[in-house]
Amino acid sequence: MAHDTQKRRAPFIVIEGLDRSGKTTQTARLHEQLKANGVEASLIKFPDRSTPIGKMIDAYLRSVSELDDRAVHLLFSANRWELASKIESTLLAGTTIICDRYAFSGIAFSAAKVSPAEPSSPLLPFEWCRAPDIGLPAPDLVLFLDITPEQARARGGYGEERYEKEEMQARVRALFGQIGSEMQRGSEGAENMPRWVVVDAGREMEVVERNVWDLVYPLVEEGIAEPVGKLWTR
Ligand code: DGP
Repeated sequence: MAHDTQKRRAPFIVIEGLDRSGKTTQTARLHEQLKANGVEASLIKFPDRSTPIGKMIDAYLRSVSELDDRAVHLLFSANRWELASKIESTLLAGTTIICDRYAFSGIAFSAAKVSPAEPSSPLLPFEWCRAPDIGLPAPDLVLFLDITPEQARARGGYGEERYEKEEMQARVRALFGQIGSEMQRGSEGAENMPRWVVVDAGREMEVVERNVWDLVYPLVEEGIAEPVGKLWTR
């Protein structure tokens, strides 16, 4: 690599996406391809269902347990904070992190919740949903794998877990759109936000894979000169 690795750290890449977008396959392929190119890379995934907090989240997602919406939102966030210092030290040690879901899913899935009696009113305000994740290690690049509800249906529809319903997914998609446009439109503080790129995940898997690679590899090759940022702070 051309750069002075002592001065630069590795990039933190987050891949977000709707259920059925191929996100898990794409993150795994990217990880494999990086390793095949001799890049030190670590693949992490949220929620991390292996920790005690993650086990509570897993039971909730599989509807084995019921939890208050606010309580489970804070558990998802705590599950990310559990790994925060590890993420930072890994990047500083020169290992690229590929992360399957992060704080953006945290906002989108919780702010998409509505009461069955009043489907037009959100249960949890957007800003309330963002608050617990403020200050987490900031990614250097977020790729949002986007598919339409029609494409998701054509891929066999959603699974059995709690949020895998078409109306919920449509609200989640709109919220991801809102989060992405906040980052792109040059709003106050947006200059310190991670770069957000929408990837059309409705295309052939190999085409999406190439698109993802072309976005990620230059960052890995160059390294990052700035310290690890803090999400939604200045
Ligand atoms: P996955 O393992 O990628 O299929 O994610 C599990 C489900 O949990 C998926 O429907 C998205 C949802 N999810 C992921 N992160 C969060 C979060 O922070 N908050 C909420 N409410 N849902 C999340």
